[in-house]
Amino acid sequence: MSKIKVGVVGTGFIGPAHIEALRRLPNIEVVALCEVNIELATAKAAQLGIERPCTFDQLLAMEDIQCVHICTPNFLHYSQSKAVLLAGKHCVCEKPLATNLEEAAELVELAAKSGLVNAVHFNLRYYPLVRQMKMMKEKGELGEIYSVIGSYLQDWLFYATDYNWRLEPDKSGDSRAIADIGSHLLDLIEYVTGLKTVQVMADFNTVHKNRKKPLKPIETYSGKMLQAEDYADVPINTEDHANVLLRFDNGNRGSITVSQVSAGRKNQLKVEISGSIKTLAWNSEAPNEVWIGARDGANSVLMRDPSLVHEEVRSLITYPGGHNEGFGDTSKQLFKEVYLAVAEGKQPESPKFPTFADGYRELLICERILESSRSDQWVTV
Ligand code: SOE
Repeated sequence: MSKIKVGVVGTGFIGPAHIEALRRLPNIEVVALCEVNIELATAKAAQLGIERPCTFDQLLAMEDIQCVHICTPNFLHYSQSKAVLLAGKHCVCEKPLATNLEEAAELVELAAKSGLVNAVHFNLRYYPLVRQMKMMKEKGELGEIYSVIGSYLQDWLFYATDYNWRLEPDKSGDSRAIADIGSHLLDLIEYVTGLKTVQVMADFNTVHKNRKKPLKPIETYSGKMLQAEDYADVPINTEDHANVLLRFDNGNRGSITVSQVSAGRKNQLKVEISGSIKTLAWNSEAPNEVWIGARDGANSVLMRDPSLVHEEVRSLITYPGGHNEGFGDTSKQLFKEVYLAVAEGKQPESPKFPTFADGYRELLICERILESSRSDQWVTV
């Protein structure tokens, strides 16, 4: 069987996660790796065991590469995804799809015209119990959605000495916590409930108005190891913490809190969805169980096990219950669906996986949230 050849661009925190996930699929081979310069690409390719270190232009010129993963800082997503599509290759892009709506719209249009496979890495949709919650909603087991409460909390930017390119608007965009992690939460809420967010009211706070920027390069999550003399002072303009009220298209309401300065919360997304029949509560740090609340009768906990979930969820589960699956598995499951389409050579009519159009939708909500925080008003999405 000849394998589908893939190139990956960017090797910070998430690029290697894509590579590992791709390696767990039988019909894919990651053959090329690209970085800001050929020296870094060569060093990273050796470290990750990839045969062709290259520049971005060299990657685009490789005729045998069918699909490219964009895992670079946010400001590069638009230009690189566009170049990949124009080179006639399928594209998997990290979130956010772009740093503004116009660019995202252009990518959606270009992808649609090309017919090429296009996907955005909203991997949290691929926890099996997230899809189980979606299926329960679709099958009418929750009833009408009354309310949604969500939070996404991290602590890797907790200290003023914690630093990363995501703090710099020219690399990350004008919103930070909402764009970086709120994006996953907002996408997941619409994905599970099927509701559309129609209005938002946001309150942002920059807890650390000044931070210490390291004088040498560091990767995401790794700044904890630096010393005092390694820093310079810089002002910060993006939010560490945000509260957002949501109004949905069924007339009911939700609220989310997003923070990157919550000590002890390493990477915790929580969501609680209350319907007219049941409530579901799920937490990404304990992803193998979902709490089901009832008004009359006992509450229960459903474990991730192929025999206990809805049939539509089983394809996302590799191991039986008790053999825990986590963050790394979500990307593998997402890519499994994406590469069925790559093998077919075109974007399906109704893709199961998150597409550039979903990337646009998430960016639209995030832009409206940013507008609301600036104007201190409700904003229509
Ligand atoms: C950093 O906040 C980050 O790596 C995000 O960019 C990812 O999307 C999230 O999955 C984990 O945290």
